[in-house]
Amino acid sequence: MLSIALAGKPNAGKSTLYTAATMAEVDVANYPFTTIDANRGVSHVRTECPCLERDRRCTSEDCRDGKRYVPIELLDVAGLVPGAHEGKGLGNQFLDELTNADVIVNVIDASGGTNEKGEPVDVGTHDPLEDIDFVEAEMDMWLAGIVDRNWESIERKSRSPDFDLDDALAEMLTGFGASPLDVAKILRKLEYPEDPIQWDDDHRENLARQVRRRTKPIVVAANKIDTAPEANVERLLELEKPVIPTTAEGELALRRAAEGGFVDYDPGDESFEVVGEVSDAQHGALEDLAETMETWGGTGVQAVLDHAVYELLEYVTAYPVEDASKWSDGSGNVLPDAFLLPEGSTPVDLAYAVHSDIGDGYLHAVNAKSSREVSDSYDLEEGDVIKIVSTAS
Ligand SMILES: Nc1nc2c(ncn2[C@@H]2O[C@H](COP(=O)(O)OP(=O)(O)O)[C@@H](O)[C@H]2O)c(=O)[nH]1
Ligand SMILES: [Mg+2]
Repeated sequence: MLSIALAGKPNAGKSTLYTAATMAEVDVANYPFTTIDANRGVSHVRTECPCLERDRRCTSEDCRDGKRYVPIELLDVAGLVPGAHEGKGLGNQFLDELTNADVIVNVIDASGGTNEKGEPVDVGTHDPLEDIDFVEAEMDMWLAGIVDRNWESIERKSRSPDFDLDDALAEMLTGFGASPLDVAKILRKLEYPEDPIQWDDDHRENLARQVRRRTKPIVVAANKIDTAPEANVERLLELEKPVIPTTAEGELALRRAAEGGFVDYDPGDESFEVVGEVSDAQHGALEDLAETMETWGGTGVQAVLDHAVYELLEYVTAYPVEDASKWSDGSGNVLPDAFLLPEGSTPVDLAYAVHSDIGDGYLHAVNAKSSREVSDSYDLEEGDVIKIVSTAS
């Protein structure tokens, strides 16, 4: 499953965002436990379900009137403080946990109520812009340290006649999510010495930075917009980086209220409706939240996950079916499954995502929307409904 890690300083709101985003709002048949362990759970990205193009809404449990929720994994990693790569705080544990993530959400306290060490201070007294670069820098330096520690072994290998720098670096960096193609592109672009013995610290640091950028893209959640000075959020939005304003606390309150039947709200909605009896205090809190959501277009929690997957990683959602006219599986369930795949994926990739046997036995595929056969090299598009014909099905 695609994995999103929440990074950032202590007190920024990571755990609140995590709790809100992993609440069992949508029952996912395949994932009965939304929390895998204390800080690893199942959340969802939201997209438009293809059933919106038909007369009737589909039967999937992940679809609410055309709002489709596709499972992803969410990691709530330990708080990060400056110096983490040297082992400060829970530093290295934190960074090691990021190894498995496909994309990072850097949660910052946009209200300026958290200082550089992650301690609560009066709102507005810390500049949240300072919290953005340090997470990147820590990750870069941490990876640079790993490259450094492995360099001797690379140098040793370079004495062998069949040594290949691309291969050696790809092998070293594969655990970090870098493909051989990633490594090749980075090496060509920066023109490093062929002989690893001629590499200096700058070369290695630069390599680490490039690899981190390519394999661990970051979107910023400018959190606590409910108490943040608006000017803070505006300044963050002006940066040349992806920034999504969020209120994790607001999202958590709404999900709980929705579960209790007090409000009508689906994650990612721009607004909500009060439908049950609420106390005066609750009413006041909900009114404040409604105002915040109107200013920023929602709580932003769903939006930041969606941005990570659909904008930064550029994934698409594809829906495999067995019956191309009913868009259903063998038992008549309409659009039962959704798969997230990198842009440029083909029907063959989708077949393998469903099951390796289906992939191995792949014969051809039909686009269920047009009822036409598609070529094996067809680039899947967002919302494609695909019937895979395989010797294995
Ligand atoms: N006002 C406000 N407070 C928040 C928000 N999100 C989290 N908090 C509060 O910030 C504090 C730290 O939150 P927590 O999720 O534990 O942060 P973590 O250390 O990054 O995991 C708690 O008191 C939360 O209630 C938010 O969106 N708005
Ligand atoms: Mg926490």
